[in-house]
Amino acid sequence: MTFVHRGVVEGFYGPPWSHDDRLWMVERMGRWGMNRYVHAPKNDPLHRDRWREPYPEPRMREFAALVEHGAKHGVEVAFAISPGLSIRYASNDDAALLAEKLRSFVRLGARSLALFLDDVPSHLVHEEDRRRFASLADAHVALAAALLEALGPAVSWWLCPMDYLGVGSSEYLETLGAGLPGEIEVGWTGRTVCSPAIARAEAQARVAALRRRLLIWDNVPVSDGPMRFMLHLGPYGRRDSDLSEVASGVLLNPMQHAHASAIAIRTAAEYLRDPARYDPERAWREALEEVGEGAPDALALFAAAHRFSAIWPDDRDRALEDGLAALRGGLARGDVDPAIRSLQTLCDERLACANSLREGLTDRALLAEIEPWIASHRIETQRIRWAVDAVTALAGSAGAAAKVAALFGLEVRLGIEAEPRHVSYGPRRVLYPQLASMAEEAMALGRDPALVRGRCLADEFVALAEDLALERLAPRPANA
Ligand code: 14T
Repeated sequence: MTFVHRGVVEGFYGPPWSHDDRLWMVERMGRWGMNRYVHAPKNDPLHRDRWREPYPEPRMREFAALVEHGAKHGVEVAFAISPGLSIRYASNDDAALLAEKLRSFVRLGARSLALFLDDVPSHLVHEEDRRRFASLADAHVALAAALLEALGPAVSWWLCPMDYLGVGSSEYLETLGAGLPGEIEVGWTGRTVCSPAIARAEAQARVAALRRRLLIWDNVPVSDGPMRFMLHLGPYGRRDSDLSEVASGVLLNPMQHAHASAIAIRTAAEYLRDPARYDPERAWREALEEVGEGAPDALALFAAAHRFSAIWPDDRDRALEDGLAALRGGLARGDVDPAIRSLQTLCDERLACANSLREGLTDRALLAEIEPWIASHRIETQRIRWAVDAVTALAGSAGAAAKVAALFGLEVRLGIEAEPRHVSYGPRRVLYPQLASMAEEAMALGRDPALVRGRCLADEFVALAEDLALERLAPRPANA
């Protein structure tokens, strides 16, 4: 069964998309059968920090153009405001300001609005609010009701709650469920912030507490905060095919790199249209063909080295992983030649990627976004190639002097270029926000891997070469 809402929520931290990015994405989304885009960039001051201030006229004109563009392509453009950092829930002035801010979007043609209360304190902080409301949830219910009342029935609503992740229920959610009008959709990110998988059963308690289906805020392929040196180019996946029984829709939170996000978003569009028939690998290849116009093969090779994410935590470049395994096997058997030859080819193809992408990619905005990773991909590939060269010398029949030279040569080469900050072939270190709960007292890391260390495949090649050198050049017993 398909989902009612299928789209994107621009809800990440860091530099927001440009107006051109948004126009570009909305048009593609329409082509791929998606139907909703939500404007909610965390670092847009007028969305969150300075939510009370109106958007200046030129911005409003861009928003109007975006709404119109969306209408033309079958995509409903929605606007969210995140007042939670400073709002006084008991203040009628604040409620009026918020209604006015949201009304400005309705005036320019938007019919879909959102109130985001994520990443805010989990209890009432102002004295006057604590006097007026029994709990944060009561304040949120009252605010939502006031906005619904102020803006009239022509508008559809999405609320992202403070407590937006996890498989359990909570008093906060029960209060929301009982108090919020049924037509307000409520967000959920799955069992954690960047959920590796989302199962229908994981939604059950929440659906019961909230008394409605969920509108999933899916933190894919987002790469903000401590994840910002990752490039998440893998396919969408690991979401149950019967999720639409508990969810009215899925909105993906993308990377700050709009064009690079199109790979995951296009694959998600396939899932959302027909979850039961979704095949991530087929969808991925199709997405690369389209997004990589002009250099699809190079983009496929490049993207294979940037699939590592919370969804695909073991995926660093399948072909090279296989090559590494074959090399290990070859060393054990005493015949490394076939593995070496195949690894040399794999490296050479990957070293050629940079030029092919720079010369071939039709989408120059995509090229600009991925430039830092084209550089890291080349450097890491070079490291792998050097390691393979060293193994060639170390495993062969050359004398000890040549083997010493191979080790020295490897270390000199590795020292030429610092290890890149941008991640290719898996991270040296990265923190995924794998929390188990948003409630202040209960906040803890969940079971999903959060702090990932030492997972760069290039380092494994280097370590293999170095270990081999140490073994083959082990100290000899002193002459008696
Ligand atoms: F509202 C939410 F559904 C949500 O996911 N909020 C933010 C989101 O804006 C951000 O892009 C995303 C990925 O970093 O995660 C949420 O932000 C957090 C929340 C945390 F508890 C980031 C780190 C955290 F530890």
